[in-house]
Amino acid sequence: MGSVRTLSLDLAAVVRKSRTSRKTRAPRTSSCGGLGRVAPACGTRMNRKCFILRLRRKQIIPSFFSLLTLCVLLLISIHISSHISKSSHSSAFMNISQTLHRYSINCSAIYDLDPVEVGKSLVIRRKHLAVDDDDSLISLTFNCPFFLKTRGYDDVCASHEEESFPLAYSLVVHKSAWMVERLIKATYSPSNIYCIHYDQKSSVQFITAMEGLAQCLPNVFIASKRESVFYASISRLKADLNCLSDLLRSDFKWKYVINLCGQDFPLRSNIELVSELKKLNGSNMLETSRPSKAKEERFTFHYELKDVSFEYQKLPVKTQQKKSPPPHGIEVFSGNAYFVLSRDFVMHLNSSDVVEDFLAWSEDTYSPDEHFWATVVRLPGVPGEVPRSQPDITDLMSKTRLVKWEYLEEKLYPHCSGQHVRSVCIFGAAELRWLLNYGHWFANKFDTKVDPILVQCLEEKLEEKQKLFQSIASSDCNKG
Ligand SMILES: *[C@@H]1O[C@H](CO)[C@@H](O)[C@H](O)[C@H]1NC(C)=O
Ligand SMILES: *[C@@H]1O[C@H](CO)[C@@H](O)[C@H](O)[C@H]1NC(C)=O
Ligand SMILES: *[C@@H]1O[C@H](CO)[C@@H](O)[C@H](O)[C@H]1NC(C)=O
Ligand SMILES: CC(=O)N[C@H]1CO[C@H](CO)[C@@H](O)[C@@H]1O
Repeated sequence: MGSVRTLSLDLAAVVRKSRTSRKTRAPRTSSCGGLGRVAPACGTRMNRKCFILRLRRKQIIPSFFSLLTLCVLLLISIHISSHISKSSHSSAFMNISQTLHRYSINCSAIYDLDPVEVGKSLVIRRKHLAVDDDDSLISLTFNCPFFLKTRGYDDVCASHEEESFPLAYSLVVHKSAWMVERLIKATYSPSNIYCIHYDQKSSVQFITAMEGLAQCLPNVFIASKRESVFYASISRLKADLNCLSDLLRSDFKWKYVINLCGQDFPLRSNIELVSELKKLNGSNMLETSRPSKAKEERFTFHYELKDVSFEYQKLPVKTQQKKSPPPHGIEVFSGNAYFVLSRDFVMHLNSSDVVEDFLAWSEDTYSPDEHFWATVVRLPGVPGEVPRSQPDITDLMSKTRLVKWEYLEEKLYPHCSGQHVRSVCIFGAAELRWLLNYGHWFANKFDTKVDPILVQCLEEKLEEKQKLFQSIASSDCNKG
């Protein structure tokens, strides 16, 4: 630390930090306002800076003085950033023996949107610290007892309520092994069962890490049949179906199954989730709406999986060839890839010819996962049926996944404090409270490269809640 390069990086971080903290609207943060690029948060420490900036705006000072002001600004920034980097170095960073980075941050203060703590999280996330790579998870899982101990699995217990209501998870993942591990840990109960479907295209490291997890955790296994998953193609749907089929075959008598992808994270602890799912009383929870005209195109034309040059490698591409209508007079509904399904419903899926025919018909449609589940749950007579006459269940009504779309920010929900990717928000730490209080059970998207603090604080909050509710629920708690 202290090299010129680090200092200039830190400086950039402080400037960006000020910009972002304005966006996050931390209640006690007032900003200088209207100054464009350099608009620092005016905490007490910054008052001098703001004052000088105000003078500058009024342009009552000759230009050489402006230059001087800039120099002062630069010095203040360097002072602040070196102060921050010093304090963060002494306390905030990694614990090597733990191999997963933890930051020293007060998550209660983040939850309370304390401007100082949110500001600290912004500085941390700009530092681009060493990424938790797949190799470190591989070496950790070489020694299972050590892995279980360092990651706290040996400490997780299941209350009577949880033991009598096991959940199953279908995890369709392809990269970032640590994120998968943290997802399992955050939803973990010895009473649950987890199927990991990794992509056939995944790296050897990632696959080895997933196999390590399956080795160490008795209730985690790898899907017996794996697909090469291409975005928006039937392979995405088949990945989940492969897991569902394995899960039905297992000895665990799970009550509900939930599918997750690598960028999801839970917003409820296991015991809370169990209590919510009991209230479903056998019905399923997922989005199912009447498709728009644009969405209808996805299944009225024949699509072909073709090589494309950009990030997806292959995509289903529309042809001019019209498709025949769906079999058995099925009415197609549209939704998303996420579900919470009862065991009875999945058993029915597994034995229904109608469902099998509909799946075959869906092969050449665009993103069949986004209409398959929404449609089959509306089939007359299925367990936990949503009647066709029932109004739309939108993604904000269904609690399966909270997703923030860029074009609905400020209309339906507050601004994204992380980053956008393809119009979807990757959440930031300033959204912790909003996420936990919205009412949904899971959210998408999270990325520790965008904001490591949010994931860490969610873990901490969920663990707190799990312990609290377990202590209320029962006197004994059995370790797996
Ligand atoms: C690092 O983590 C290990 C295991 O959790 C713990 O025993 C140790 O005290 C930690 N070390 C520091 C410096 O925090
Ligand atoms: C964390 O912040 C909360 C207020 O948001 C405060 O009550 C608590 O004392 C802080 N904890 C520590 C360890 O600083
Ligand atoms: C739950 O469902 C059963 C039938 O499946 C019904 O008899 C019962 O009244 C329902 N309970 C609640 C609380 O909705
Ligand atoms: C119709 C159908 O999909 N049947 C499958 C149900 O699950 C078993 C395994 O549990 C498969 O062998 C069947 O093919």
